[in-house]
Amino acid sequence: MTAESAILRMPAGFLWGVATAAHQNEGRNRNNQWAAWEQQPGRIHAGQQSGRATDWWSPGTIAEDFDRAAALGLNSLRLSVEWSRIEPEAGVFDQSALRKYAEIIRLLRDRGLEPMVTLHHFTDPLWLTEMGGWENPRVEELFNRFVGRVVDALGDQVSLWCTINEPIVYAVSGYLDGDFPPGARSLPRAVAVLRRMLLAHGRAYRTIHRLQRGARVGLAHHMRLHRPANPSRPADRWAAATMNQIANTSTLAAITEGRLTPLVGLGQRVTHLIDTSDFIGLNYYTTILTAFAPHRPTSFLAHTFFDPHAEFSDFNPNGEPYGIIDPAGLYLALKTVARYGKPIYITENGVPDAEDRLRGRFIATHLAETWRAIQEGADVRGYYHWTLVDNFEWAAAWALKFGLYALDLETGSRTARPSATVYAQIARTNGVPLALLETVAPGYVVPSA
Ligand code: IFM
Repeated sequence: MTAESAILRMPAGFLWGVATAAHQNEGRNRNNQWAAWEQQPGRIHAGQQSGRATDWWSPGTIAEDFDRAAALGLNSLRLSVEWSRIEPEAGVFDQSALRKYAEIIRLLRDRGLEPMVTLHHFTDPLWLTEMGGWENPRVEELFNRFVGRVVDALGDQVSLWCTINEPIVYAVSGYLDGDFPPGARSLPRAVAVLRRMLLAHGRAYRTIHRLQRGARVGLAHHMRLHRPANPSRPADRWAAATMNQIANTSTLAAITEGRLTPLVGLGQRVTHLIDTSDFIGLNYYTTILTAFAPHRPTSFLAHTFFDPHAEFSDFNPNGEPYGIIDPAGLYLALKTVARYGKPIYITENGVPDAEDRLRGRFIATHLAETWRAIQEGADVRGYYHWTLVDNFEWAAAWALKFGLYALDLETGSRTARPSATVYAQIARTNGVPLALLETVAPGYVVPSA
């Protein structure tokens, strides 16, 4: 075997990054709906708050973390801008906040880290929430105005944009499951919000392209693939396929073909949504089994559960599993996304694993599966691990640890977990060395291409 064939090599120019988000990292965000939600008793695990988070609004700390990312051999970093800092009151734009983000981007560029900027990652300014948030039809135009200001301010340094992070998670968690603000439990409201976010994505796409030549714009789509509980049972296959359409491919069809599924838009084709993805951002964490359940009409006749025989990552503090480890699920997700014919960035992939017992293997095997999908034609251009330093994990607060670096909440000090070295080796090699794979995932069979 030659040295070259001993590496599952990624294409030249592949972006190796970590993904982060404003509210989960910056700290002291007090003017958005999450800050208000964190004040309400019973909403967040153990009454915790985002507080200082990873303290990225402090120039020293963020620069040191960017040093850490560069020292790992990364060449990119995904972050989001906080709408409530940039537009603290409706129509009032804070130039100092925009300048600060420009400085943050400069810090990235100075370290050879290509920025990928997300324009909306779960948080809304309080003034928008008071107007009804994403249920108010005006949000499309208001988001679009905000997007225009950000692109004006940062467009000379940023060309990779994610309009909205995980619309499906925002809509379902906030309006159906009630775990995110506003804590609603209504399918029609969730559907209305999802629809509005997709439409807002389309407008933002066009605005960014109008303002910036050469921009590359996508949406970060969360994909938890449904696998049939019993693959030999047609009813389970039907249930999994239905759920995949509702939760996964309907968003992809909207932002490529402009097609809204019956649930979101009566099968309507929306002209301004057609071809609004220069790339597709895929956020992949886990898969779920799905069985046909005729007695569950309000759950789309589906019963979903994690494979009890699989390996589980750390559990949510409420005792619910976060997910199982399923690297081949990433391969399947990439094959699904590749059908839309667009370049793909894995905009998030990670695992809650406080003891770091899984993460090194998780990274190496998920990237091996990525390599397999690339060999079969998926145009994957980059991988962003979630995340660099343990950060505020929404309703689970500080209980779930996703960082390559552990954060001491008291002192703010960071300690590299062993898996950081695994990721660094892969990034520096621009691929997964088979010897490394064998070390961190003994017995793992390299998928044949
Ligand atoms: O922390 C979140 C992120 O905000 C959105 N995607 C999933 C991550 C891990 O749960």
